[in-house]
Amino acid sequence: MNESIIRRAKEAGQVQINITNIRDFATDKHSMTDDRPFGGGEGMVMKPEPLKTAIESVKVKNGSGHVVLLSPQGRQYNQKVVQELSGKEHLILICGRYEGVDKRLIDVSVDDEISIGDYILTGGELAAMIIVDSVTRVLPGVLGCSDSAEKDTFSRRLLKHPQYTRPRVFDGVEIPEILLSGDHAKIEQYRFLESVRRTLERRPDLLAQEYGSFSKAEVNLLKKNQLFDQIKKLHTGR
Ligand code: 9D3
Repeated sequence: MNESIIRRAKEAGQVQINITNIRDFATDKHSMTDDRPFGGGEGMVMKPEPLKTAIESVKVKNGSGHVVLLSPQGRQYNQKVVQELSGKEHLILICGRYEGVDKRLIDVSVDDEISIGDYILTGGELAAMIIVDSVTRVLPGVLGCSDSAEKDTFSRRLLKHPQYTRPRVFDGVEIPEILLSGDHAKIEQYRFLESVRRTLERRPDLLAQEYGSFSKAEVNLLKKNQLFDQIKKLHTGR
């Protein structure tokens, strides 16, 4: 939270990041925030009272916030959710630990439950950092002007074409000749086709949804390169 773009955004006052230790809100002498599950079974469950007091204290200090619980049971995070969260004035991110959080606390105090993907972490802290990182970079002024172009490539939902830089020959491998031609229209066509080929290969799920968005010129280009039928097949399923 103290490097690079996030640091700069903090210093420019575009985002504020505060950390609250739930254990500070435990009431017993051992500062316990977890306990054994009713009904038995493995592991521990996060107690509701310390979490409720912690959330309330953050709300008192910083005004009401949108409370997000990071948990494997949440809806899946993506760029659309990033945009949604970036519109909130104040986010309160709760990092789950152990086997989960008492359901009554979730019902009373949590507005939103989010998972960052189908793999298992040891806790919600890294998930919360991913939210902070991805939401901060879309806030106004954080990235400067390159931002709008980036949004376009995402709303298009194609993977990016490959990139090359100097040297012109690396390990005996040349770069594609077209990139040296200076013909920017041809280069754009080449990059578009490479994007489509990559997306077909690695993320056909994205292309299936993109079928309707190609311009007439793009459709012609795809047809000329025997790519259109594959995309159509993905879209229609035959
Ligand atoms: C071994 C424990 N698991 C039993 C099958 C349940 C479990 C509990 C707690 C699994 C992971 C965690 C900790 N994970 C998170 O808190 C978490 C998470 C994740 O693991 N994957 C993707 N997104 C998220 S957001 C929070």
